[in-house]
Amino acid sequence: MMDARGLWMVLCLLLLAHASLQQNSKKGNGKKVCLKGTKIHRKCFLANLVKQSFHAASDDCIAKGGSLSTPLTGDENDQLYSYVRQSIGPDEHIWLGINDMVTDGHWVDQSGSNVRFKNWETEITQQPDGGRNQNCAVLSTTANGKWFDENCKAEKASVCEFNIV
Ligand SMILES: [Ca+2]
Repeated sequence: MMDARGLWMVLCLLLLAHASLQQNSKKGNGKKVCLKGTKIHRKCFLANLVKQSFHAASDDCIAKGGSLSTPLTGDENDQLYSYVRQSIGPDEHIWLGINDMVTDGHWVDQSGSNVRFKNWETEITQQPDGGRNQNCAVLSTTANGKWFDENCKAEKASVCEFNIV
């Protein structure tokens, strides 16, 4: 026979188990998977084949609850590059979520923070080389995912990224 204290302990354990089960099922229902596009690290990436200016592409991503793709590491850049090849094409460029509109040569992300990871093409050309005429950046699938600065009014495909953490 269990005394009152033992019964109380069992009740508490049951309540705890129930609470953690609920938490697990909540996690299961969360946005852990990418219904469309592809998952890279803790982000979903979704290609937009419509060719449009940097600002229009950026606005589209924001309207969808995301932002223009901005790879933070070489590995993420490589995976984004292969996703763009598969989803958009082997001879394409996509807008990245970085620009140097405020101060030429000072590249910032969509929140205005310094860009730490950069992947400019520097072997054949010396990117970024467009000065004040080119204040946006593209990732090129013809150059193995290397970056080029570009006129923000040019019309390019894009990829939006969504945080799924
Ligand atoms: Ca520039």
